[in-house]
Amino acid sequence: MKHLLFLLALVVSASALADAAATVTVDKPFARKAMKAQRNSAAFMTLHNSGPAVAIVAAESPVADIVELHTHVHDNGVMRMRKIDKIDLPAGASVTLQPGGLHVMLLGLKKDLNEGDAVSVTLVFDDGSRKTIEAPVRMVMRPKMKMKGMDHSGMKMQAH
Ligand SMILES: [Cu+2]
Repeated sequence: MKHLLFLLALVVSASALADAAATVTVDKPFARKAMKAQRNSAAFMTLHNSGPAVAIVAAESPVADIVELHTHVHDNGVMRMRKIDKIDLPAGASVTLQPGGLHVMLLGLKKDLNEGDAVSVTLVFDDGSRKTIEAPVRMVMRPKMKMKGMDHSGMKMQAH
């Protein structure tokens, strides 16, 4: 009981401040449809930061063993994913996580992600605040597969 009260006090004091979870809004979240056998999926969204600069430093989801922050880099004409430590959200900025760009990587799927499902994703900010969103599952092309052998005009088209 003591622990619970302490936790409640923490929650109350945290919510009294304008933390990142309060000043960052999430628009149009979605997750890539994937079967458990495919192992991996990813979540995307647009973030609007109406407060001072913050960063997403981690993400969590109950549907995957490991959740990482990723971006894509061009490597000899092939797009490759790379793990990153954080996603910066400058003051007043909008940042879009999208196929072929920044994304929340879901590694080691624990279940099939079918259209009609929603994936719960918790964003952890550098001020310690957290925000959980529900990302509807959608059919999304894997940019990596479309990238191979394509020129830059093709890459632009992919960044929809
Ligand atoms: Cu990735």
